[in-house]
Amino acid sequence: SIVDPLLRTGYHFQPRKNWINDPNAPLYYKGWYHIFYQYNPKGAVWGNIVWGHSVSRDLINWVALKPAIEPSIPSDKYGCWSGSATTLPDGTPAIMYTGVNRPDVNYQVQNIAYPRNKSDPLLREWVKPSHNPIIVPKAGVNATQFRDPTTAWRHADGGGHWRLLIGSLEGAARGVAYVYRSRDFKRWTRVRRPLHSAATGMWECPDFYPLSTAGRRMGVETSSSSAAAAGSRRRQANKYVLKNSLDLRRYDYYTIGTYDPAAERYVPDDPAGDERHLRYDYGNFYASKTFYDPAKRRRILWGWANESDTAADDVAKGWAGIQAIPRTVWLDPSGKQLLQWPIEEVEALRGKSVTLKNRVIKPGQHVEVTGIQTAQADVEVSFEVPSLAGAEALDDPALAGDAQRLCGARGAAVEGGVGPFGLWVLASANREERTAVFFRVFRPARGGGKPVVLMCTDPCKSSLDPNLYQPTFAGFVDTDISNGKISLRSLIDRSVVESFGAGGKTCILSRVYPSLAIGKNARLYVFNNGKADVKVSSLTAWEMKKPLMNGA
Ligand code: DQQ
Repeated sequence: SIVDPLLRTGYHFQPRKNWINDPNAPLYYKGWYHIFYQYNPKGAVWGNIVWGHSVSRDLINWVALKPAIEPSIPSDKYGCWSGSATTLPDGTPAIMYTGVNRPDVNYQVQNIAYPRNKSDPLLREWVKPSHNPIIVPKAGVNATQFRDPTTAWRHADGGGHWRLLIGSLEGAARGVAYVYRSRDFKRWTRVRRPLHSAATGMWECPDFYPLSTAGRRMGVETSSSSAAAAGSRRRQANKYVLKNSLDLRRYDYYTIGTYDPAAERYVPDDPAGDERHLRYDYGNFYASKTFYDPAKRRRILWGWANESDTAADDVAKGWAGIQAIPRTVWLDPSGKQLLQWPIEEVEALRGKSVTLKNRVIKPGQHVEVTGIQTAQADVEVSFEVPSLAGAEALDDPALAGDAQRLCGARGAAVEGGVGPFGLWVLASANREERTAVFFRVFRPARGGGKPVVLMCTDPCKSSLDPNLYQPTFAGFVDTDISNGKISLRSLIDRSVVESFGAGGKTCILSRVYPSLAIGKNARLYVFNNGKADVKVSSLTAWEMKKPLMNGA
């Protein structure tokens, strides 16, 4: 099997070695960005979990520090699991995290830690006060499914209480976000009514935050009273996101709704939102968490992407897991979904580039993008489809509502009407290896409406290695393509392809492990496997430099 060192990512966040999972407590402090993460200091499989810790000036170049939180007290003796940071009124960050306190079962409690030295911008040492644990599962709470405290928030019209969420499971199948509140940040009590719940299985790593309705890419602080106050005066101005990570399905979904701090109520705008499963990412992206960046007034999303090779390969490589490139998140003008875009700082890694302009790709044709190495690249393309007349019908009702199944049935190799068209990335010279990232347009359902746009990542041909897990990932793109225009951006990084459709409406991260398309042998193509012409109005591909990455 394949363990080529050239498959290690170049500009995605990773420690020097070993296993990582969830991003924890991202924060900004005195000019430095901090990321903590679930880390096994002893190997490339999950276990022995401590909080790894790295710092950065720009979210791209990272310096590794020693683990920030390790088992040291009875209430975290068997694991320091996920959690979040809250910036207290004096500017000090506090970290709340889940501790496992029994060896036999995963009995979970919540702990708090403070910086030992507030004047250290690197926050190297964390102390756990003696009043830990601060929250224990009581009165009907499932003690083995009770974890991942969020950032706390506080509003004037919320009675002056701090509040936070803890993810849990009620009965056999109900995911739930419990609300705990506190006046002093020490004694926390559960509010009887959870913030929200749905029949989805366990909710891990909840996240809850206000959105700016000012447009552009603005974010707001988690406790921002303007968002909540505007909400009580003008309901439509108050928009919050509740995100949960579905343990059973291994993806992150969110709803957008309104929050009333006085009544302690969150109401999703779309009554069917919990069934529709709007996702941050339709690929490999889990246990994500946002934070507000006061330096650039934006909200940034971190998410974990695990490997999809075999555990034996992970052990042989000596590492497993990466963090996705941090994304700025903001509200789409429609108010119905979020938009996401790689933080602008990643563009500082762009080096040599090539551009194509006004290139028509005929049905069944492909064009190679030459002149740069593309194993580690950033590609932006604008497509234009002169006519949508030949778009396929979406007549099978079983496929019409299910992007994943639709793409499984009509992958990149199945000729369509308008599309599939897009990129073949990490492709070998004869294209026997290639990962397709593409769109496919369908005629509107009977009775009119907009054409339906599907975005898909198809890794079925990504590697000649037969032992890999190669799931096809897909999501619909809620965009109006009647003018024929749609854009795509892909961040390619050796064993990861992270794609943003239509300006960040639909995102798909996929892990692939080519056996030939490695290093200098990786190629990039634009392809069209439909019956209609597709024009590349413009395409630019940049080589990406390697930033400082934790000393690796
Ligand atoms: N990972 C952590 C848990 C969390 C899960 C343990 C999600 O706290 O629920 O490593 O990936």
